Amino acid sequence: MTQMTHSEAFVETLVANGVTDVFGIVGSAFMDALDLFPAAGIRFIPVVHEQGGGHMADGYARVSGRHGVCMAQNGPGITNFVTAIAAAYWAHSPVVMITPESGTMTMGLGGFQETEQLPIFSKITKYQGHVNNPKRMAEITARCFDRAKLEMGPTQLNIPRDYFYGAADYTIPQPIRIERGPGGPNSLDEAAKMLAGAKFPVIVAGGGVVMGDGSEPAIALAELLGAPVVTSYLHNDSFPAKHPLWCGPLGYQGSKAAMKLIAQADVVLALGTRLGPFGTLPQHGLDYWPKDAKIIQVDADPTMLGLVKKISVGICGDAAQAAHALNDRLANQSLAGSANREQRLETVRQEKASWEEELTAWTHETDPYSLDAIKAGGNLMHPRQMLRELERAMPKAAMVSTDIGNICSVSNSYLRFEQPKSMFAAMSFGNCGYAFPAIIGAKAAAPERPAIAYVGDGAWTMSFGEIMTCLREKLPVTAVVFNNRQWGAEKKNQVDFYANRYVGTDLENPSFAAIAKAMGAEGQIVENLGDVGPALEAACRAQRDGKTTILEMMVTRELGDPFRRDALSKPQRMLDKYAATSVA
Ligand SMILES: Cc1ncc(C[n+]2csc(CCOP(=O)(O)OP(=O)(O)O)c2C)c(N)n1
Ligand SMILES: [Mg+2]
Repeated sequence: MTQMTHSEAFVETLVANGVTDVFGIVGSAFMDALDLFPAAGIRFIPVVHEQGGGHMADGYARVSGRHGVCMAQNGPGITNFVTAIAAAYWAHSPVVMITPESGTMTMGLGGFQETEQLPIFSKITKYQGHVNNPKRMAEITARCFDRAKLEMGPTQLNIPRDYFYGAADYTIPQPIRIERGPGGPNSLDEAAKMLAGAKFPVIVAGGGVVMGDGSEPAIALAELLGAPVVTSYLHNDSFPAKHPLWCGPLGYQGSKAAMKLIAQADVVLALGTRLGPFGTLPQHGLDYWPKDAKIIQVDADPTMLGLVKKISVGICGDAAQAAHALNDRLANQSLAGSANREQRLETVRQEKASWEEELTAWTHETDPYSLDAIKAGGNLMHPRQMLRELERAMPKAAMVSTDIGNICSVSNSYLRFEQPKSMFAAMSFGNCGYAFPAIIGAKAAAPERPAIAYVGDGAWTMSFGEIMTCLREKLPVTAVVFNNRQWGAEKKNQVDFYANRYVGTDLENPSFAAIAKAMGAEGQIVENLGDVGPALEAACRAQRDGKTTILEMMVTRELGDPFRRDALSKPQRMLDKYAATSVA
């Protein structure tokens, strides 16, 4: 035991957990601990808004596999974290949010910056540690770090601000890191038997493959089985796109090849995916989920097994370990799928080729609204063609974050990766304003990799303030802003369901490139298809010189398929006053 101040115990516990970066906005509530950061080797990265800091911690965690840490002032600084923590929750990111609270002697009196900080986050964290006695500072701090890893999601460390002061005898706890196994031997045996008997096995590679560094065993298993591999929604980096068995992503704006192939499966191995309900919705008019197939689901979180889709076998295990274990079990078995292997691989080749051909020919949308928008747009670029050009110019080892919006969603078909931990989408919390701060956090964790955010113009206005963080903290990234002058994804619902009555969806924009320049970044307006690739390449090269670039892509207002056709109905009105808005 060593006598130290509570602030020192707190900071020493961060150090013991390998923390080198903390995102946030300075505040008196934690200044006594913050003051120690430089000497402890911890960089405090000041951000523009705490929500941005939370998303940065998320992006940082997702690319590095290490904790992302954020911290702010009690009260308003902490409530500003809410959206970011909810997003991290659904991205399974080990974010530790440190929330200094009002002092214990004034709590409940309605003093300054007071709110109960635990209930607010109770449903969007995996664990909440409250330092109820200052002498427990190191213990509870350490537990928040342990639990974020163990439960694969954000945790909250709540510390009454007066508890940073004072001293006690401490032993700094060593981190507890629990190794996951492949799952129970019986369920693995059963799964291996099913796969050995499969005539058309298909693998769904999910976020668990990415987080568990499971690419290599997933590839080996796919090759052994001759199984096409589809990636789960927004985890396009879970299998290398150049691999002959890769078929692309399922779900919204995903790959028709992936959908048509999984529809033929008699056995599906869902590897490291919770099979979230949004990620397997029908798309392109294809209701592709194979309802009669046997489903083997592997997830590290046992509560996800069989939650959404009916399963035949559930394996509670690490995706990489489970894939290794299945490889071992199947290595010397005769596989029913070997008989038609060549035929299956030929089907894969054909489906992929025909989807590529379709994508290449699909230069613009063809619904009546979009055709009008194209006419009105004159020489503006078609979003799909622009996305194809970005795909072609994508630098090696790029990290791409995507926001929520129509064009970002359409980009799903054009985002392919060769290595895991490369795609950081807003995932199922689906908040606009995610992508830009998330990629800044990713860049902080992996400065050597090109960092690119895809952002709609609406979402951009929510988040572009963080350009200041890029500049101040020398975290150079590239933002590709799709300027279609509208909240497009929501406008699409008004087109489809509300007879083209646009309430709140048209935007009037200033020049985002000019704003970027005024802030001290690089800004470029891109109007011609031929300039898209070179602009992206140049902007990524400029990151090496510390430059942040905003590419403002001038595109038509055409719109791809909507997010939630499943969740909307034609409007019904009962009052005469509103009769004109009724749609038959
Ligand atoms: C924080 C938040 N507010 C509102 C929404 C609802 N919403 C979903 S998509 C969208 C439109 C996005 O517009 P933009 O960023 O311009 O991209 P576009 O759809 O035009 O490509 C909105 C408002 C949301 N998802 N998140
Ligand atoms: Mg827009």
